Amino acid sequence: MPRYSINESRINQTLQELGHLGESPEGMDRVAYSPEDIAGRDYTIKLMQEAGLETRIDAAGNIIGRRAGSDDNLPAIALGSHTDTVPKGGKYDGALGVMGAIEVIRTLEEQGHRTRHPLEVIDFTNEEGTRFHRWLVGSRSMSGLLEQEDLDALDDDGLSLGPCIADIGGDLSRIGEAVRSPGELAAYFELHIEQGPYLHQSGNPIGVVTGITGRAVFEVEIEGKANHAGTTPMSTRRDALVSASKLVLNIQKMAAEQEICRVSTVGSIKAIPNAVNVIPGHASIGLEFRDTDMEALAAAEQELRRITDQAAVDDIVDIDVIRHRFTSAVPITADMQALVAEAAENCGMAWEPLASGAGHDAQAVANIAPVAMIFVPSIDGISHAIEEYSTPQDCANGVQVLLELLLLADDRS
Ligand code: HGY
Ligand code: MN
Ligand code: MN
Repeated sequence: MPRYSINESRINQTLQELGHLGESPEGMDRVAYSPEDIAGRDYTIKLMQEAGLETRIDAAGNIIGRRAGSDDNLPAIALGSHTDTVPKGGKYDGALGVMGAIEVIRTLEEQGHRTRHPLEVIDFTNEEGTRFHRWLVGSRSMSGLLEQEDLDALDDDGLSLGPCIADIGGDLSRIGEAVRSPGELAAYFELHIEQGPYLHQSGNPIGVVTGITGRAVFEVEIEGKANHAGTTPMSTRRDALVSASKLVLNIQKMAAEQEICRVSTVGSIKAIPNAVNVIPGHASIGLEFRDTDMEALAAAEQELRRITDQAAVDDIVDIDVIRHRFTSAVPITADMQALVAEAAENCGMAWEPLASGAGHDAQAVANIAPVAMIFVPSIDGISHAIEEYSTPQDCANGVQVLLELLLLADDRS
């Protein structure tokens, strides 16, 4: 039996309340640094303060709520995730980890339980990386993994990161102050929806995450020749969008048929001037490869460059491959997995080991602290879409295990 019971209706109420902030008829739009994201952050800070947490915003814009332990010389145990969403996203991705962490603190407060370790609840900013094509910005800032390209990044409208971080209370000129050293955190635990189909299929309420996927993100720019759609003979065209479209299919085959890496996705495509009576002179596609094996990602990049070189010759276009970012795959250590399994068993819940096909802040924080992740089922495995859904019971199960995991770690480290 768990030592304390979390409040199931309260956690689901906060999830729904947060889920109304940035909600649109097509899904959630709390894209990092947007007014909708800021509304979600303000709500989160309010909840943290109501739970008795001392809140601050670090130079990267991460929200950190702290609760003293009985021995404040011990390193803090951190719980967290993110409240930013992809465009037209769902209500549970990231939100469950932050709202769940706050629910854990509220339960400890109500029970008058003081942990030995100080506790921190962290809402990492810009986990999704929708803007600037660079993800895990807040957690990589805290973990010393930010690179110069991150600082120099411009978004699709040519805006730089600095003013965006200032809008959420951070300060790019002081970004180095956000870095935490190894040893400052005793551990970091992240509760998250699975975002895939396996727990929903197996019926197990809890996933013990065994590792987090690696990811490689690219942009491909294609330069052809704009011309009149009505007068230009087919044989003389240099159509950038036709070339891009062939690449889209070949990139999909790299995973689906050639099995070079686990998954390959072209998520964005642009045609310029984007007018039906103009042969597109310019086109661009945004794509990513994922695999837990970094050599598979390297092989995928090599094949991408091979097929784009070939396309340039075949289609008489100029092609530029821009490498946005490689994120390393991160294993979860056996002892951390065992602690999550024990917490699930103490709560009387079945569990199964599960690799994460999605990226998470935990894979950045692993650079400075031991990390563990808890998954709960996503109905039909849907995520990053308005249909993303986890039942109130599954959400509460995850928070209950998060509380037990925290208490086990507090007792033993
Ligand atoms: O894209 C991902 O894997 C995560 O949801 N940010
Ligand atoms: Mn997420
Ligand atoms: Mn996501």
